[in-house]
Amino acid sequence: MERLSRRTLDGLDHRPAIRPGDAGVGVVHLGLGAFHRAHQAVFTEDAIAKGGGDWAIAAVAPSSRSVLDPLIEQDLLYSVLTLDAERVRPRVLGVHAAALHAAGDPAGVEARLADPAVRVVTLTVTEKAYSRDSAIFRLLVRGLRARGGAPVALLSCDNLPSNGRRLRELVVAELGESIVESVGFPCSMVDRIVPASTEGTYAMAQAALGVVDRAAVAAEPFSQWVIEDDFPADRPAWELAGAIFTDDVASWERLKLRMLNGVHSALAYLGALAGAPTIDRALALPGMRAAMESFIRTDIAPTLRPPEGLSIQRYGESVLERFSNPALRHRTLQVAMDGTQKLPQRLLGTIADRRAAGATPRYAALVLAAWMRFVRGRADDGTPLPLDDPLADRLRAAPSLLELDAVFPPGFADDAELRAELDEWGKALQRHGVVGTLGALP
Ligand code: CS2
Repeated sequence: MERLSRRTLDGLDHRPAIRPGDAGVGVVHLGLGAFHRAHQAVFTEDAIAKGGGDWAIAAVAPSSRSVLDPLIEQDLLYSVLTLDAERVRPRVLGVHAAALHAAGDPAGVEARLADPAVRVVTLTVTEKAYSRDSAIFRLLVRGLRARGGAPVALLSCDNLPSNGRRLRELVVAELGESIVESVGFPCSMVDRIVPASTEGTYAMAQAALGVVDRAAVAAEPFSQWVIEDDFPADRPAWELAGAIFTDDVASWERLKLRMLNGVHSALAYLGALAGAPTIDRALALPGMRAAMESFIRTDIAPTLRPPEGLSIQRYGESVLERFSNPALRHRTLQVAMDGTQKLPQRLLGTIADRRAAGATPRYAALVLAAWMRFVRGRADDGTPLPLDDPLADRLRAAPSLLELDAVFPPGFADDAELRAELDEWGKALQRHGVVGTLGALP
């Protein structure tokens, strides 16, 4: 069977919303993962289709070539398959105009970053890359230096609170305060569930398109982008593609990180311990939905201030609905990765806020106890569980996890009530497993 390419595109029922190659490059994207291909790329292609402009994307793969090579073989074309319980809706994207490899061609990436025609740099580099010594950050700094003051916005799309501020602090520490005169650091909240692609994804793409697509991604129907409007130069008309521009990104971020990502991580650890391979299967375990509803209602919701016009209760319901999508097959072990980088903003902030308000967040403590058990590396039935985390060695060596100050806020280790709660859950999980423990909940 033929491969997806510019040549085979004409014969397909599905075409990009813009003609590939027509728009010039205006965006550099760092982090060519599945999420970027199903999120920023889709918004940007739609923005060009509706609002015009030279906003094609030059995408940079930081280290692995596993996405880069198939994309290049396909003239940078790929499909996004939107999955729900009933059907697969394919869409072919053609918004990428270049694809580069940071590890193999740092000079090429630096030149792109320095190009004054590039007015926006978007980033999905994951939580752990927000550090002064990550390779991709070093390269970004070199590129900025080479711009000589040409205005640009660095738009972080990682799941971190105040992600733009975080990036700004890192960049200012390298290049000095004067850099902010030409560089904007808008905060943004991104949301779409996009599991890592598998052979199953490629098979689905082939069935839907009639050609082979080794760069396809599958995603849920829901997609959201909330952005602070702080762009010193121009930007794509993302609002025409459904993005929300607001001064209040912070309350959206907190809502999404604590509710969607917090419950996602809860399902990942509890589910992995119970042997559930995917998020929807974890949610379907006996007692799990009720436990997650209580977690949302009694622990998470009181720590949130809803963005204007939004009901927290309905948001919570929609999150559980999205997680029950059986077609996504999002692996619990994928979401469980990098726990030390994710839990502070997803769970520990909730616990800290509830403790400060004098409450005992029981369900949040259960989730933390589940992570602690997960870290020890055995599921309830004794099956080994992998620990994929940049701090894995320290986690394995720590006599008491709460003492790890790279992860836990000060005060957790001395909080006797929290410790007692964690102890109790730890023992329950040890004796009865996840399903037994959930079954005994009120
Ligand atoms: C997930 C997120 O892997 C994870 O940690 O919780 O990637 C999640 O799917 C996205 O943030 C949804 O927007």
